[in-house]
Amino acid sequence: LFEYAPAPESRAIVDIKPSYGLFIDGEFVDPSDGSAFKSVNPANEEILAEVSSAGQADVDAAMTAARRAYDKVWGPMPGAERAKYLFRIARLIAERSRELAVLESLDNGKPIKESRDVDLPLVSSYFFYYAGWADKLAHAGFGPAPRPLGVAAQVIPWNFPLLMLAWKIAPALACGNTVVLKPAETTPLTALAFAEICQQAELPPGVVNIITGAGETGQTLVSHPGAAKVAFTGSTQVGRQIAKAVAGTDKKLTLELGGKAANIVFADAALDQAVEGIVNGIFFNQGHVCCAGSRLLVQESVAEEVLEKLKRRMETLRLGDPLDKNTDIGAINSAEQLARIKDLTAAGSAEGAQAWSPACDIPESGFWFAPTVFTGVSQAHRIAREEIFGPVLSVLTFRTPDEAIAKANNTPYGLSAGVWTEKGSRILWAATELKAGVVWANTFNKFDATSPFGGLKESGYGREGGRHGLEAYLDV
Ligand code: TXE
Repeated sequence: LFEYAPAPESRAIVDIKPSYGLFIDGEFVDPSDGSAFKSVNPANEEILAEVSSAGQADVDAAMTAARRAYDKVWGPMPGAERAKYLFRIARLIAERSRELAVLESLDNGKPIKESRDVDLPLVSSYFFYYAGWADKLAHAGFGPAPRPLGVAAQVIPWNFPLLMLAWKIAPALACGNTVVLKPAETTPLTALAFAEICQQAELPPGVVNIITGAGETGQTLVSHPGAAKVAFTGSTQVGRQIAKAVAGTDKKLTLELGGKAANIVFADAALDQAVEGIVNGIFFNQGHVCCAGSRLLVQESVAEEVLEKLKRRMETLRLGDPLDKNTDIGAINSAEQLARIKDLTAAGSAEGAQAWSPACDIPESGFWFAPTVFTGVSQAHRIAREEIFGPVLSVLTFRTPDEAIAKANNTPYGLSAGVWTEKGSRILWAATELKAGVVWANTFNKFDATSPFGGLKESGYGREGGRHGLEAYLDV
């Protein structure tokens, strides 16, 4: 069950078609007005495929199919039957995981060792986990007969394309909802591969619909009167627009937005381990992580030592071809995202902070940014306040534990935080004081299907994962 298909991680194991239709009612169909866009490999700017752009008529068709499937098939189906389909999907993902990992790395730019060893195992684990809940909802503590909501409209970002799909689709289907999901325009290919997996699993038509397109398609989808539920992961700015679009309707809403997490290193921490956690916290997935440890708060007495160790460690990071198993830092997902990173780092230098990067060869084509650490950062600097969403760390120092907590909480975001200390009581204290949905202790960026994940403050509301994740898709 849990054997991941052994295959070489090479381009040759994926079969990318020249063009893709929209996945509506169990079939790939052409968009009504024939419009399309291109999906590009960010590591070399190669065009991977032409992908359809869904307009109002296509969104209507997907919503109609999802509603029909909800009323006639999926809603009335016993949980134990739904579980069988979800287990089948989970197994198919596991079996095809090497191929999906390569496709994810090609479309997104992330290193293969991350898509292969982190993303894909997690993707299937969320389907396995929620498959297990499908026949146990009456025993989940929600009362005897929790009901599904109906059709869920789901919009996801480009940083963990298939994993965000799993976080959205697995609990929705387990609870008896049907879905229309829109992947991000820069990373549509693994969602389309997932549509093929739905066909392979013989999932009833209309239960899952995948429509591709840009922000306008997303807007049409979340505003559709047929959607009983809207789930969004993406920027805080778009999250606000969606909250406005949904306000005054009967739609339920969950939002998972940006972050500016503090990774706090106390003087008593195991410093070498902490340095690994700092590196993982900010350079994992090129820093395209909503819960990235983008602010290092280090206790003054060890700041110099930690920075020295961090720089030595950064000198060993290998930037380059995402399909090379030795690559640590892949490509930035798009030209737009690269421009945002450059903009904010330029602001950091202009405001007086000092940037440092290890020497590394930047490939000639594609979108790249060297791992960077900023020192001399003050809390007022933009690089200490705004989400950079790139491989850029801002370092601040503190003297006392109270000061660390105050600085960590000095942000409009509240998604995650990390604490490095050998003192157990300090971990428990910090976990209650930090205003963040997730607090990691002596680790960072750890995910698990059994644990709820989600934000406080401007990082959004609602939880995904674990038993709590079911609440987003049920009337309890
Ligand atoms: O996000 P958008 P972008 C942050 C990160 C990044 C910034 C911008 O700081 O630099 O956002 O990234 C769809 N109605 N995060 O511009 O636009 C869009 O098509 C409905 C954090 O890529 O929010 C895509 O599918 N949908 C974040 C999805 O929203 C709309 C992950 C996300 O794109 C829409 C990504 C609209 N009006 C970026 N406009 C995280 N929390 O992990 C766009 N979309």
